[in-house]
Amino acid sequence: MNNQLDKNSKFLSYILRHQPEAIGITLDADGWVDINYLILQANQHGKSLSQELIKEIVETNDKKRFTISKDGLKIRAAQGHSTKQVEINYAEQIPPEFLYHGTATRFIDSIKEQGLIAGNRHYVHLSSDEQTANAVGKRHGKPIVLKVKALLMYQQGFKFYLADNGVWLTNTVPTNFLLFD
Ligand code: HQG
Repeated sequence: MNNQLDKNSKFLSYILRHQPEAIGITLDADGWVDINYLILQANQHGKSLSQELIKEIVETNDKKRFTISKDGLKIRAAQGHSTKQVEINYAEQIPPEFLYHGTATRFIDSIKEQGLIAGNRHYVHLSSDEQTANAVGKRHGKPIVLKVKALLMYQQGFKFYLADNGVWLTNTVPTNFLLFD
């Protein structure tokens, strides 16, 4: 992705996940906003967005972070929200036996004590493959990948959700479901 696209993609992430009020917009509970309204408000706040640019960002995004509604009129972030405006009703899914969570070695002591917690975001984010988890961990420092006994958790009553872009979500992962080796 080129630099300009990357910048605009980060801006969209910021608005659609964290601070919609920064450009005076409100997202609905499912995270959706009208694309025309988003463009209008972004432009009024000195950010030049257009239909074409949004289409290009959505299509070229490496992690498929954004979803356009079937009628083509609305956009939302697939996951990763921290804004209280949004509470997506994700469909519950049965997870595979194991899922993976990438983190940094400096968090390990705390994770051993508390398990995985969502922090600012609404959910703990899990990946179905180790490679993706490793890339997620790298964002925070020296990466380490934890294996999560997802199916066992599910069997014991924990709920799992799959976002539009294949990222797995759950509220919390207690330590006894984590493999640290
Ligand atoms: C850590 C990216 C101490 C957790 C990725 C993580 C993902 C703890 C950090 C998505 C802890 C939170 C989410 C505990 C968890 N003590 N640290 N008890 N429990 N942590 O960024 O999972 O590029 O909020 O391990 O692809 O890194 O934004 O979560 O290191 O899907 O599209 O606290 O964000 O997507 O960091 O990443 P984050 P994450 P995007």
